[in-house]
Amino acid sequence: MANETVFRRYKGNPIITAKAVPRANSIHNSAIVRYKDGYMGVFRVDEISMDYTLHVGKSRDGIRWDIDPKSIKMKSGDPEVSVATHSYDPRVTKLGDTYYVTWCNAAGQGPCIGLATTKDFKAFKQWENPLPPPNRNCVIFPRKINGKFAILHRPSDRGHTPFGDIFYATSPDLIHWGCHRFVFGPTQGGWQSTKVGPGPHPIETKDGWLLIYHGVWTSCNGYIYSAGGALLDLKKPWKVLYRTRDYLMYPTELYERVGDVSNVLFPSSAVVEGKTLRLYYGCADTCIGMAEANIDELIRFIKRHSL
Ligand code: BMA
Repeated sequence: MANETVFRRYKGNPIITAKAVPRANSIHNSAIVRYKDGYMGVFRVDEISMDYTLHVGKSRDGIRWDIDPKSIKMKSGDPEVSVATHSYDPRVTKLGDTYYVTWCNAAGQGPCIGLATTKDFKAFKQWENPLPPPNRNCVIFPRKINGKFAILHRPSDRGHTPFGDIFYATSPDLIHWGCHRFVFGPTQGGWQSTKVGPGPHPIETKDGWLLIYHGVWTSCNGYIYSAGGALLDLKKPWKVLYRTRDYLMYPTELYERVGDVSNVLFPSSAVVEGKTLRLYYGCADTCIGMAEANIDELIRFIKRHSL
């Protein structure tokens, strides 16, 4: 099967543009989850001041969104634990009855990972930043593994990071993180040869943890971001069972090709709807697109086109 038929883009793409929020310059790389009989999301809004802020949005169908024009106010009880003026690329994972938000909380010392929890998307408790800077991508697994919270994360540098490997880490209490294990890095050549980073939270399947990730290569004109897929061992998720040699999605549409940063397809959240995986992704650092795949076909594709 050709890769273009695994994910089918929604015909009404892009589903969210800057028009959704009055002060927005762009809305992209955001985190959407099922919530009660609808959907909730934590959205990355790049404002007209070029501060990057996080906003809650809600939707009945996951397509038409109502995004709060005011950014999320988190409570930490400690003035030194706060939301940075550059807060971006959120991921949200449900574990039990709690939603865990991770994002890039870009402190003075460089990009850092922020962590918050909420049950209702109204009150957010911010925790200590779980990892030291610089680190730009982090997502929590949807259940504890071997009794511990588990994450995938991607150490980086303070700039545009011309490298990047995915690591696994665990914590007994959301405060102390360790046992960092290498999961996978860029390849020798091809669409994922510069860096890779975890996308939406891994999804548990009988074939392993299904991970959609971003892969980047460096063209004469700069970075190009695409989406790939992997299956990780259920008990030891740092062990890669399969990983796509061919990309799953590449920026081919005009709204993915042209924008504040051109040629960026950045997968950031995924929702399971029966046998379908609905993927939300940032387009050219400007707007949000949606695409769907049959989960069995997706897993077959990853296995057949593995490195
Ligand atoms: C990465 C992140 C993403 C962004 C991408 C392309 O380093 O900052 O937010 O989509 O670059 O600009």
